[in-house]
Amino acid sequence: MAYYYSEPSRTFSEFLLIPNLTTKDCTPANVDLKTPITKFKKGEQPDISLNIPFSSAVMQSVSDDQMAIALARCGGISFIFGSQSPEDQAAMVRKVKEYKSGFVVSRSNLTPEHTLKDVLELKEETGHSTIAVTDDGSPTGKLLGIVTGRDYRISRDPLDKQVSEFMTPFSSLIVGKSGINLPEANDMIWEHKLNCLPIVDGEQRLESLVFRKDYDAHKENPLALMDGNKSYIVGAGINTKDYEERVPLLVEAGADILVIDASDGYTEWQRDTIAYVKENFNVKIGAGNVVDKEGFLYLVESGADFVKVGIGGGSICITREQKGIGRGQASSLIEVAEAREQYYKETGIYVPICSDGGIVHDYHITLSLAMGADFVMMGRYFARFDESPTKKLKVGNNFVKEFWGEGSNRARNWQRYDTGGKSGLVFEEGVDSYVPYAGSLKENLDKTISKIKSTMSNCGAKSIDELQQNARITLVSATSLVEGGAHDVIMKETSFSGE
Ligand code: RVP
Repeated sequence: MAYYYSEPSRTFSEFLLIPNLTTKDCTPANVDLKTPITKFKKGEQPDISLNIPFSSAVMQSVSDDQMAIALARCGGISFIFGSQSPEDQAAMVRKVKEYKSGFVVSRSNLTPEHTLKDVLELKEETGHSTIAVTDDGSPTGKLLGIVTGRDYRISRDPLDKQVSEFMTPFSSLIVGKSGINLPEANDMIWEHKLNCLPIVDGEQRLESLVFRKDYDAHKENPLALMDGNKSYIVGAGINTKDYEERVPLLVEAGADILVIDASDGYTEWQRDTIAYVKENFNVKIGAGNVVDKEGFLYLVESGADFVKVGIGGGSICITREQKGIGRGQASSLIEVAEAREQYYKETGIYVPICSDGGIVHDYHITLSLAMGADFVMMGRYFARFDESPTKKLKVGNNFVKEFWGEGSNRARNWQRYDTGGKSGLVFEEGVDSYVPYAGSLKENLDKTISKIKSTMSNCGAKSIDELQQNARITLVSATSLVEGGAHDVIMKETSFSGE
């Protein structure tokens, strides 16, 4: 006979935290969000910790090299998406590892034959006012000039005016030579009063751009997540099918940690994949996703360095509707966290858990940490930012960014959602959607982090560990949910919230 759970499965929105005594030293400024991401023995330190408990989802529309750099700079980690060829994925990992802080690959590029109209459209799409003009319009083509807002007047210049007529030509540009270091580039920026210094190689090919504002930003990132060589730490998603081909390339490219990316991780394929990685490489590997004690213990006993929790709660995920499997994210997390505590008591080994999917409000992050997660993984949250790989568009009066699930036809990530056979994906488990555009990652992350720290201060916790030990959490009734929002007043304006 089937087993029936006595409790319904619950989501984050059904819970609230109760404040504990806040001592005078427990201010938000004193809250430390450092958190382990790989398993460790009691009394020892984990090999990899995050400085903030955030990871970006293993998704085409979320985690490429640009996102990985931006998030590592703030102290979190991205897992570069695996629904691409192993070579392309390894190239993204390599870009992150080789990235020299302050040197950015030009993201807005045109040819001299383009027009002012193209400049304005590109500026609207990317938000960048500095455009590199190269012979082939690529970020690494021969540099022929630069266009900034100071090179044209929209009120005077015709829209069909060619870029070659108004760009600042290469002969008038101050450029840095390949191999220059950041302090030297910064000196040139100051000496020549520049906003941007292009770096070119011996054949005048563009390598990168150094911006005045980025140099300042660089100094503002004390939490940046770096390895011993001062390269950003980066993760990569793998699957249980082509790992023998993919993992060697990822490890060679410098991936610090892998995660098996699957909607249902309680499988023998995951055990085999972990065994292969552990036998052949010295790289950390997480596994998932699971929603109960049995799944957690199976993956831990298979050797996983962390375990990812959640089935069907993702914003673009329709697994529950399509297949009828899954569990409310809060219930999954509570059960897995209990199993983790038990395991820790019995073995002295602490296995970090990651709450993946279903974070809608910032406070859901704090709740998931209080319920036992060591870090969260988010897709929708990060997809809204400038740094996500997708297009920014205007829909009605609002800017949006594209966001699609890995189980959607658009991603065609056969391996993740197809558990066997040769027929491939015959139905979708994800949708193709838009999310409200929200600006830069750092600005939004700072706001979210200040909310988390403020709540932790209310709960009398100066660290995630203290929050997990001491949090008091209550279920809310359906009626009291209404009380939680603005109610019984006439709102002056409705805002288009991106949170
Ligand atoms: P969210 O943060 O709610 O957008 O959820 C992101 C998570 O959703 C991912 O980390 C992944 O576990 C899951 N996902 C990704 N694609 C799909 C799908 O197409 N069903 N689901």
